[in-house]
Amino acid sequence: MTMWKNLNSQDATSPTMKQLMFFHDHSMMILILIATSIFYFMIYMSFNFYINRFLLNKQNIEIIWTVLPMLMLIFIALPSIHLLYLMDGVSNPILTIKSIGHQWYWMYEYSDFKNIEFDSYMNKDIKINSFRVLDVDNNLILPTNTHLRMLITSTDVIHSWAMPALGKKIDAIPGRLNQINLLINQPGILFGQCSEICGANHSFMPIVIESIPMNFFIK
Ligand SMILES: [Cu+2]
Repeated sequence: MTMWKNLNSQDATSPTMKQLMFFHDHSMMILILIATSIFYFMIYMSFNFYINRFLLNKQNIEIIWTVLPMLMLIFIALPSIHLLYLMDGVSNPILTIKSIGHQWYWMYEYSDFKNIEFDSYMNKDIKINSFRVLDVDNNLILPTNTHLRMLITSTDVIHSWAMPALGKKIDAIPGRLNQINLLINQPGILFGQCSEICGANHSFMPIVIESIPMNFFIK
């Protein structure tokens, strides 16, 4: 059933995205709890019309409905901040890749490894096994199960480098160098898009990562 699959996020391909999905499910459970209890009280009170006639200056109930939402917010905020902190760290990467946003394509550099740089343009012709407005001519090839660092910047306007399967989205700002850590769990092809309205062809600068095992990558 592809319809139900499309309602959820893409499959997680990094530990970060896996944790983000756990956190999403956790907050959805709290949300369902709140929604059902509020719905229950609404129905209950609409059938008992004068239930709150004497509900004036009741300190206890006021304390409860102040403290309870506070606790719920803490249960959401703590794991959220924890995750944010974990996502920010860069742990001794083996490789640094530079990603530069242009109007309207991405440019990549493997500056400390082989001194390779290349442009990554969208494929305009639709072939039988290609994805429309998602395929590019030169994929970004990265090794799996390795800590990577990506430095992101732009030459013209603000772009945003986003890869949903990895749980990453970071702005490419001219004159600034943003840093992000990547860890890809498995070999495969991952699709992303520029996520900052950057001009006329904003929709046509996709990102494709081709992740391959480390021993293939070195060759
Ligand atoms: Cu852009």
